[in-house]
Amino acid sequence: MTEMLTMFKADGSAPDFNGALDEKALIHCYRTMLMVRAFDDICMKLQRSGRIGFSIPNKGVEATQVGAASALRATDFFFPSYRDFGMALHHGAKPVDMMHNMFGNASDSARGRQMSVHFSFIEPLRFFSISSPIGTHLPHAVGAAYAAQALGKDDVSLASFGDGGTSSAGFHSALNLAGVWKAPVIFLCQNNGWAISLPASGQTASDGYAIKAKAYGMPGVTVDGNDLLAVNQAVGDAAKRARGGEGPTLIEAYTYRMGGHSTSDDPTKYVPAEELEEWAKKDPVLRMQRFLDKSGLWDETLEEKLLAECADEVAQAAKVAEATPGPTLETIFSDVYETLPLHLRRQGEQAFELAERKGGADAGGGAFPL
Ligand SMILES: Cc1ncc(C[n+]2csc(CCOP(=O)(O)OP(=O)(O)O)c2C)c(N)n1
Ligand SMILES: [Mg+2]
Repeated sequence: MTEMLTMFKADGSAPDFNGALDEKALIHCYRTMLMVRAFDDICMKLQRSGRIGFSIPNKGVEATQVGAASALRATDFFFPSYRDFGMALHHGAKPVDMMHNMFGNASDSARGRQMSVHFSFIEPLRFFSISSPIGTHLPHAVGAAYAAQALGKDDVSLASFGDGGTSSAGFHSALNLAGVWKAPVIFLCQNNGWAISLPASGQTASDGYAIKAKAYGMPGVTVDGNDLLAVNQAVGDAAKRARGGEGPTLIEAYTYRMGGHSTSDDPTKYVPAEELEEWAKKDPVLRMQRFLDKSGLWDETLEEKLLAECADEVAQAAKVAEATPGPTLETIFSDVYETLPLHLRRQGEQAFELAERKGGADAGGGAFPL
């Protein structure tokens, strides 16, 4: 593994921090991490009580998500993985809008057509719809970056993916093209130890993931993914290079998935308990809290206030989303064509007529088989 960039010292200090985040920004980052945990927590409860079909836990990787987002503009292009709640939240996505997606209701930006956890936010964000097939969004990120470059804009594109994503064809195509075109992209590989039940050690024979950058003619950087300041700096440096016309960077954030792959997974079947215990000591939220405390920015009162705010906001979001009706049958035919072609209009009319005769079309039971 290439040398790992870390900012936090064991005592919580960060003497080498470049000061890119001021006090307000640091607290915002910490609050966003707590919000990710609160959102995770309520989604697990909603799934276990059969009210939503599926969710993806983020525990353990919050510093990578939020640290990366904090180094970018809200108007940069985000091509996220499904384990990136924090990036959207950091730049102003509302828990209630995320919750509409979890329920796949009429207010979901995808109108229930995507799986839950597959958020998309446009205006003011450019947070592209999360793609389930691993690695397919990486070439899209390069395309958006190339377009920005061709239009003379200084937007950068962030492609976020897991250690498992590096085994996809999209990884090779994207890094190869980005290298050749010097496209303003940041490839953020979140090495969280696992790809469902496959350990990172079974994913590649190379010495880590950052080293793969060399083959594509770009710098490869390894960063402590549980250290928000280090991630902020690594992504900030890569963004500066990209905006300056120097091309892409591959960042490997070394982190750990402290929960299951999804709500359909039981990690106790394959994750060694000692491994989890070791990583729990490096919990990114606790390390950030220690830093804020050491810097005189944190106390118990603040903690209680933030925890209560986050818990209230996600509980309220769940209430609103659950009470929002599902998408109407008519939306099957919307959002694709400006003017619906005749054959689809006819199909629609038949479907609506049938639904009326049969007394409506119900959504499925919400069960997801993964
Ligand atoms: C092309 C493709 N192959 C397989 C899958 C099934 N699958 C879903 S998530 C996943 C693991 C991905 O692991 P990683 O990239 O490390 O991301 P993480 O879940 O650890 O964040 C796999 C194999 C898929 N969605 N797409
Ligand atoms: Mg992984």
